[in-house]
Amino acid sequence: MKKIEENKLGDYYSVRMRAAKDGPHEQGGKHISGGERLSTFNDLREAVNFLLEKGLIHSKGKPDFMQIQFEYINDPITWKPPLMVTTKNVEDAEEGQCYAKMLLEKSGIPQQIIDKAYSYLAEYSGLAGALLVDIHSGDLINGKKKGIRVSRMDWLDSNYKRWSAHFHMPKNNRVKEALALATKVTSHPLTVAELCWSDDPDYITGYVASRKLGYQRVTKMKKYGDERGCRVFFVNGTENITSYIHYLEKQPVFVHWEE
Ligand code: WAQ
Ligand code: MG
Repeated sequence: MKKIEENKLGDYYSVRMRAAKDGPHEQGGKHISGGERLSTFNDLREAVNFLLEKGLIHSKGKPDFMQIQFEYINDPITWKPPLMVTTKNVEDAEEGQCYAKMLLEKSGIPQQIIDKAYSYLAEYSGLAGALLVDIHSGDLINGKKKGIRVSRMDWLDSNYKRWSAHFHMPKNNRVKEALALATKVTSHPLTVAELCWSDDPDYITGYVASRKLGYQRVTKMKKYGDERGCRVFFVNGTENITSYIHYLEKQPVFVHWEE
């Protein structure tokens, strides 16, 4: 009996939060914040409180809707090393955007497909999730209005702190969460690259990530005060899109760094 109890300690739960203003997302509310954690049963209280805090005090505004839920994960967890990180310092957002487009081309995305992806941004800058763009047609893959929300990834704080000290990186949750997401997303063979910058008005650093180039931070991707964010996954074809989206939403991944 004791043995079974001990094994149970290794079990994980997915904990998710979404917060909006002027009603829930599905009723047209403005997306304020979202978050995802993997947690043991014993740490659920801490995980829920962390996500509550994250959504409660936010530069995009005061939410009037929040949902936090947890659920037991039945699938086995995989562990992945974080992508290598580099940082490009740029003068302004214009230079940053130019540099990011160059990185996307270097990842193997044709220029006209990059332009087509950028043409969607005006309409979709307030999403809670990511846009999926087929690198062959440039078409938007996900019809879903919210975009695809990647979930079930995390990085233990103690390990992240060791990583960030070693690489002289900021110790904040934002970098941790973005690098964990990018590591999960780019480790799927159908992901060619990811393009991202925050929708938070007070954060202007973004990145391009791919297996080939790693996680390439670009210090200025927009102007302060701008609430238009971006997350685009460039996908190699639409044939296996159902299992791709299943991977993004459901497959649990821990990022873990070994020196
Ligand atoms: N799955 C899919 N899309 C997401 C997710 C997710 N789990 N989380 C956020 N997004 C999308 C959504 O459309 C947001 O509006 C947009 O990305 C931006 O999210 O210095 O803070 O959490 O190295 O505001 C990157 C640079 C920071 C960090 C990105 O994004 C660094 C950031 P935010
Ligand atoms: Mg945000």
